[in-house]
Formats: sequence, C-alpha cells, structure tokens
Amino acid sequence: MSRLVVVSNRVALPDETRAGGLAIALRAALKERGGLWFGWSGRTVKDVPGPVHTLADGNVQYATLDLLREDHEQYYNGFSNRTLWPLLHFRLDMVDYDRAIYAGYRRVNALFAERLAPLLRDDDTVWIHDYHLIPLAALLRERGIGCRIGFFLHVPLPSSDLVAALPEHGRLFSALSACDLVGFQTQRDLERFQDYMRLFGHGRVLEPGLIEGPGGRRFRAGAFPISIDTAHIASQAAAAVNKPAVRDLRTSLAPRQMAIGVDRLDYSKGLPERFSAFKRYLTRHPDQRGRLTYLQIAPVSRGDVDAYRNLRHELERSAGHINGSHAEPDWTPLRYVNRNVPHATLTGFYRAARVGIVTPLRDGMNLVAKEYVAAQDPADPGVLVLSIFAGAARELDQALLINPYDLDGVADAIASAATMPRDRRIERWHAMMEHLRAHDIAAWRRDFLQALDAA
Ligand code: ADQ
Repeated sequence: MSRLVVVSNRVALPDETRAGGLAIALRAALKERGGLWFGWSGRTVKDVPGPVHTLADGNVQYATLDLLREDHEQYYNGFSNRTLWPLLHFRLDMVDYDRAIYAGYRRVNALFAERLAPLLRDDDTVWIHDYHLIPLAALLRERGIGCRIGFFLHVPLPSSDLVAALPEHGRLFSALSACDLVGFQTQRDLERFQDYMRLFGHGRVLEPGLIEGPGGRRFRAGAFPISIDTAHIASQAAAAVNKPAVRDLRTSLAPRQMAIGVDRLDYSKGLPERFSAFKRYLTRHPDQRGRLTYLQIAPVSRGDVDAYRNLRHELERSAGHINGSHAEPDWTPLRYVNRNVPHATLTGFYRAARVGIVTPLRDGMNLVAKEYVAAQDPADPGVLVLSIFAGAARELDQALLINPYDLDGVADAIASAATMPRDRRIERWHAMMEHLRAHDIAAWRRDFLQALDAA
C-alpha cells in the first residue's frame, strides 16, 4: 500500500485533545498506511514564512506551515469563508468577492504546493480536503507531481448556474480535473458537478462518474457520504449518563422533556428559522405547553466575518423575545448556550433529548444528525427532526423530514416528535441505526481510498 498524504487547511497534531471525529478518522487512515499530514500550522507571521515545521509520531509525520497574516486573512476569512462558503451553500446574496482576496487564496494554494511538492514521493497517494484547497491538485501537477491525487468536498456543490456567477469559476473548478478522484457528499452534488463540467467546465461526462477535463485528462468522480464512529458514539453516550454535567442537565429539566440543537453558529444551519419555528410550535400547540424545553448549543465560529457577528446578535434578540413572551416563572422554554461542550458530554446530552432538531438551510452532510441517532437509548430512543437540505437526509429517511423554510411544518414535526409512541420511535430509530452501523466513518475512508487506488 502506498504512503498516504492528507492535506487540509488545519492539521490535528497528535497532542490535540479536542480533535473531532473527522480528524481521528484521518489519523487512523494515516496510521494504517503510514503517512504525512500537511497543512497550515494555525499561526500567522508578519514576515515571509519560514520552512515547514515537522513532527513525527510513529509512522505518521506532520508538516505544517505558517502563513503571512495578510495572506491568511485573504485566503481564509476572505475567499474561503466570505466567497466560497456562501456560494457553495446556495447563498449568492451573501457572496462577497473581490480580486484581491481571490489572489490571496491562490497565493496560499501556491505556497502549499511549493512546500508540499518536495516532500512527495512518486508512489504516494495524496488526499486533499475541502473548499480551501480547490486549486491545489492542479498546482501540484504544474510542479511535475505525478502521483495519485484525490479531493473530497465536505460542503455541497450548488447548481452550475450559481457556480458560474463566481468570476474565475472556470479556472477554479476545472482545476479539479487534475485529480484522479473527486468525491462529494451526495449523489446530487456529484450530478451537479457533472452538469457543471459539461455546461461550463469544457469537459465531457464519458459515463456517470468518469469525466474528461478540458485538457483531455480523464478522472473519476463519486459520492462518498461521510459518517461518524457509530459504535464509539453509542458506547460513549451510554457511559455519559453518569457524568455530572449530564445528570445536572437531566435534573434541571425534570419532569419535562428536552429538544436539542447543536450547531456551529453559522447562517447555513438555519438557526433564526429554527427559533421562529420553535416559537410557532409554542403558539400552534398550546396543549403541549410546558412539555418540552429546547436546548440550543451554538458555539461562536468565524467571529471575524461580519455576517457571523450579525447572526449572533439576531439570535440573541430572538432568544430573548421567545423567552420574554413564553416563559413561566418556573420554566424557560429556550436555553441558548454559546459554548463548546466536550464531545463525550455532548453525546450524553443527545441521549437525554427526546427530540433532535437539525434544520440547516443547506449542509454537505451534517454529522450532528448522525451523532444524535447513534447516541440514543435503544429501549427509549428520541426522534430526529431533519432538514431535507442536509446531505444526511438522503440516508436518514426515517427521521421526520422537514423543509426548514416551512415554519408551520417544522413546528408540527416538533409536536409529533414530542408525542410519538415508543414503539414507533424504536422502529424509526432501528432503521437509521442499522444504516449508521454499516456506513460508519471507517467505511467512508475505506471506500474513498479504495476508489482512489482504483482510479
Ligand atoms: P460542520 O459545518 O462543522 O462540518 P457538522 O457536520 O454538523 O458541521 O459537524 C460538526 C461537528 O462539531 C460535530 O461532530 C459536532 O458534534 C461538533 N460540535 C458542534 N457543536 C459543538 C459543541 N458545542 N461542542 C462540541 N462539539 C460540537 C462540515 C460540513 C458538514 C459536514 C462536515 C464533515 O459543513 O456538512 O458534515 O464538515 O464533512
């Protein structure tokens, strides 16, 4: 098996205790084959960045580079998060583009290529992650790198008409044809990519999943829905009931039931709409008054970007308004928390919740939906209310699927979830859990790497 080289914006170093599920899965893949993880160090500098920092941990090496403060601002806060993130989440209205931030994005990708190329061997397998690094494969090829290269997009790909609104879209997205395999979260994302290549990318779809790029280079594309470590989350959640934080939460709720939402504070997650839908639930279902307390955990993210600061203020106002008009002296309907929670504790919170509310306006996959299901008590599971616009809805079709723009529909789904009889809850949960056991994170990385090896 050839050496695996993972490239991503951030690298989870071996001592990083807060590494998420994806980071742990990538590290496992690196350990299995031996490998290198390359990316940004997390540090910015005022002068030309020095050589890469290296660190070895058994058969896995880590190589990270610092970035110039201004480059990082343009590449990360700028083009990645103010241009590409909204575009890829179908939000043309929020796209902020200028040539300077695009130039910064290309400069950083070029620097990645320059620093990574000398570390690569001919028989390496390179796996590039996400929208921060779309041009990287092509830039590596320009430096004569001939090894196998795969790319996985963690976020959705919108229709080609939206993509084509981006100046420079042609150069950016056609660059993916330098890869041997391009992976997407869902079949729909894959279809939209093929449409794009055909209509705007000067490519040809030879057969589903086999594309000829503008230069005549053939490459594969496929859908590889990302997942979670199902067995681990299930056992973590079962053990978490004894954690003081979980016990305290349960005690503070009793005798009421809980609904839970867990999201980075991001406009793609549909939080203002969700708060409005919960308010609608309170007014549309007066018979259920006081039955359900809704806990929303939403750690602040990308606080340097205006749109995120505005969203935060909007949610604070909305939460105050809901509680101001519906709270009782002994009951607060909405608990809104902006903090991170240790992941093991979070699984205990999921298990304590009768209803899981996951209502993004667009989401590549949404791992919270899968984690919520995996964390349930098999004898008394909760019900997932899930947006049809999350990639996860393709697989978790036994959830109560809703359109997040339909506030009445979401309100009614919350009400049905809160009153669903146990046998029906068990039936729905079983079907979803079986799927998640067969399609966990290990299966995801195996499927992708096998397809890349075969490409
Ligand atoms: P995200 O947009 O970050 O990921 P998601 O898939 O839900 O969204 O993953 C979030 C992760 O962070 C989950 O593992 C969750 O448990 C954790 N998390 C969230 N809030 C937390 C909190 N307060 N405390 C602790 N942990 C918290 C992007 C894409 C998704 C895609 C993933 C993976 O936007 O669509 O599913 O990458 O490909």
